[in-house]
Formats: sequence, C-alpha cells, structure tokens
Amino acid sequence: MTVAPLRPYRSALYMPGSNARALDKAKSLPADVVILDLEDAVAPDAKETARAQVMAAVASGGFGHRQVVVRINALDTPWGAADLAAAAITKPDAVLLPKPNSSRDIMTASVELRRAGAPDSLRLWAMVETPRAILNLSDIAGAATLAGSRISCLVLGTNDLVKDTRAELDATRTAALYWLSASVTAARAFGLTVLDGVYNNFRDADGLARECAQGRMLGFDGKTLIHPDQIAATNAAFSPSDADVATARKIIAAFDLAENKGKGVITLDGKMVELLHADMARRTVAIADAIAAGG
Ligand code: 1VU
Repeated sequence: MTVAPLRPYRSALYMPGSNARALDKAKSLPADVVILDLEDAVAPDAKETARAQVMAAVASGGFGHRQVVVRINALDTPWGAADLAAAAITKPDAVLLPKPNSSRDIMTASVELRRAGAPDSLRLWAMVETPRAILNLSDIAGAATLAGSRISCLVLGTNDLVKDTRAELDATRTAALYWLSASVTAARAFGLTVLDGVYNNFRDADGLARECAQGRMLGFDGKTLIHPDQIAATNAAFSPSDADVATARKIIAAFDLAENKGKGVITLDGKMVELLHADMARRTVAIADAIAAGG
C-alpha cells in the first residue's frame, strides 16, 4: 500500500494544455500542484498540439516545490494511449487518469505506464467522476494494495458526477456529500491523498471560501481549482492555522513530559487528550513545517 508522503496538497490548479500562456504561469503560481490538462479543457482538434506543449513544459522543469501532474485522455479515446506513452518518458510526478471505474482500470494504466518505460516513482492519480466509481470506491482505492499499481491520490470530478447523476448542487452541496465523504473514507482506508472538486464560479470568493471550509471539514487534503485567483484562499483554508499548530505543539509537549511517559490518556486544559491526539498533533506540525519550508 502506498503511504502518501507528508507534504501539502492544498491547491491543485488545472491548466489547459492548449494554453501556452497558462502553462508558462505554472512555474510561478503558488499552487502546491499543477495539473496540466490534456482532457476536458482541450478541444479535439487541439489535442496533439496540447500534448506536445505539455510534454515540453514538463521536460523543461523549473516547477520548484510544485507537484506536476498530467491529466491524460481516457485510454478508450483516440488520444489516451499516446498521452500515456508521452507522459511515461517525460516523467511528471503523476499521471491523472480520467473515469476509472475499477481497480482493473487502475492496473491497466499502471501496466501500460511500465510498458512505456515510466520510472517506478511516477504515480497514478485517479479521477472519481462516475457513478460506477462511487459504487466501486473501495476497489479503486484498494488498488493501492496491488503490486505496481502506482495509485496515490483520488481527485473528485464533481461536474461529471452532477451530469451523470442529474443531481443539483446548491451552496450546501447536500447532493454531493455522499460522494465526497465516501471518497475521503476510501482514500484514508488505503493511505491515499484526496482532493475536492472544482468551484466553477471563479469570481465568487465567498462561495469558494465556503466550499473550501466544507471540504476541509470533510477531511480533504486540498481542492482542485480552475483559476489562479482561487489559489491563495484555498491555500489558507487547507493550512493548519497558527492556533491549530500552537495547540498541536502543546499536546506533543504534554505527552513528552516525564510524568506523562507511558500514559495513553492525559488531561490538558480541562480536556481528555489521548495518544491518537498526539499522532494528529504531530501530523499538523509536520504539515505546517512542510508548508513553511515551501512544500
Ligand atoms: O493575464 P494573463 O493573460 O497573463 O493570464 C490570464 C490567464 O491566462 C490566466 N489564467 C490561468 N493561468 C493558469 N492556469 C489557469 N487555469 C488559468 N486561468 C486563467 O490568468 C490571467 C487572468 O485570466 P482571466 O481572469 O482573464 O480568465 P480567462 O477568462 O482568461 O480564463 C477563464 C477560464 C475559466 C477559461 C480559465 O481560467 C481556464 O481555462 N481555467 C481552467 C479550465 C480547465 O482546466 N478546465 C478543466 C478542468 S476542470 C474539470 O475537468 C473538473 C474535473
């Protein structure tokens, strides 16, 4: 099973692979992840140009702390196989696979990546964007237990889920809560990172803040984005606050006291604190340190 390394995944910005200007910006924007898109953001007649542009951008490097992810076209489209083969030799940090419905789809892409010469370090990220994927979340995330699966992250595709289920999302996203929570649970069960879907109304800062807060409460590591203006608020929402970090350090320090050595539960500021809270506190501090170090 893959255990995702402790690093921030607060903001993951999609950028159309056909938009050279957007790709140029990828190296300077403060996103933790850039997703160079060959799929939905690229029109059919621009697919080949986009692939060439994206691979040239990846090959040129210079992304600093940012994780570089290439979203390929699905393997049953005319472009998917060539996208995958190009990514395998260009070596982004990960390939994002659209519309997998089962662990079999994950393993097919993993095997194809190996055949195409991808290094073992190249990860596979999976979109969760079909009703069948929701029904099969345990199987998809459970691919992490299979040798060579490469899977390390689930990415919610809420727009596609809305289309396929005919649900309607309001500000509360009530209709999506089952998809969102089930995806977080599946990711955690198998040690994967998990990212919330996009907020389409990119001029609406209040709506984005509300959705980020909700995503964080549901347990997501971060959120996928469509516009650079969404990055700062999303980074803030998914960063531990100063108060969170101070509390975490206090819990760690309390368990480190000689009188608390060997104890499973202590009282701190009138509250019960267990060893599991110390584990959570260490994670909070480690993420805060990683953010402070630039990712
Ligand atoms: O000021 P400049 O001209 O230098 O730059 C523009 C624009 O190019 C840039 N920009 C971006 N740069 C990088 N990545 C982006 N995603 C991005 N979006 C814009 O920012 C400057 C200001 O742009 P703007 O405010 O004038 O916005 P536009 O009207 O140019 O673009 C708006 C859209 C929504 C079209 C654009 O943001 C975009 O294409 N976003 C990404 C869409 C996408 O990738 N969709 C597919 C993934 S979502 C999905 O599939 C759900 C699972």
